[in-house]
Amino acid sequence: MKIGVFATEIIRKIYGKSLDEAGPLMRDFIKKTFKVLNELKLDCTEFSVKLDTLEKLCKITREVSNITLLLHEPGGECSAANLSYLDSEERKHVLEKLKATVDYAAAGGFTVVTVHPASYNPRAPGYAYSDVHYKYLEPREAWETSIKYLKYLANYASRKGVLLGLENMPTAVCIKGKVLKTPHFGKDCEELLKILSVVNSESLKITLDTGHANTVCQPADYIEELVDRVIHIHIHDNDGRYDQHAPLGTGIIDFNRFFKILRENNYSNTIVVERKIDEFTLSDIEKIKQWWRAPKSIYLNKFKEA
Ligand SMILES: [Mn+2]
Repeated sequence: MKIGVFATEIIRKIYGKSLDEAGPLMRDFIKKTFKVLNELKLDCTEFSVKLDTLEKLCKITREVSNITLLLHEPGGECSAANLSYLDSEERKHVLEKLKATVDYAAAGGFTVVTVHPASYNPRAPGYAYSDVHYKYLEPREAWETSIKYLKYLANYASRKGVLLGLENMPTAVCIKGKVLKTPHFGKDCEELLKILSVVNSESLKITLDTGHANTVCQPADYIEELVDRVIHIHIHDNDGRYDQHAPLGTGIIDFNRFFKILRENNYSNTIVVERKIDEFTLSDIEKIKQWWRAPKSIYLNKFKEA
């Protein structure tokens, strides 16, 4: 298993700004970031940048050889969450942006592009992002339409040699102190697997987000159902109510059991801490290594049982 942190968070920590704001200093920012990743003995990293930044970034990352590169889809208008836009012209525009993302990923040596499942107009109260619901199709049409586009995108990614990791979504978010339901597909494992089965492409796999899964059930129970499809993991913790990106071990996730399942299934892909870089970062990395190795107590208990 390859362990990493977000490169774009390292940049934010060191320079106090995003990679999108690097301007002519981009190459310096990247060089420094890879030096830090090497010093931390990490083997993978993920970038989350705007599309025009990615265009420049991919020319720099293609020179990197010792670290596995992951890419998060550019947010905003470029997100696969918008493949369910009501306006077909806007939808096609989103698809074009996603195709460009795949092109740059291939050029830059990124192995996986994490994409979000489609959003929809819930036409019901209690949902987040109500100011933009009108831009989306209602659930049934949103499903049909986004699946069609995802099939196209997966096929495109396949030709470019890039894998798409469809990320499981949280059931709730907290906005200005209010806990609201989320209007998108792919929250529980049944629905996520359903998307994979109807798209039916070897290039569409899963990016498993532990914090998102924890708003549904214990992430160990979640991953047990689909571990063979997981090509990348976002790891962070929370109290089970909504996405919090908390330090590992400070929430309610049973990581010992989560990593036990990864071990038992010989998980050999990537795992990235999806948190800002702070005083907990080193312990987050250390904890992953411990959980992955399995705590000594497990072996001791087994020894006692024998
Ligand atoms: Mn995530």
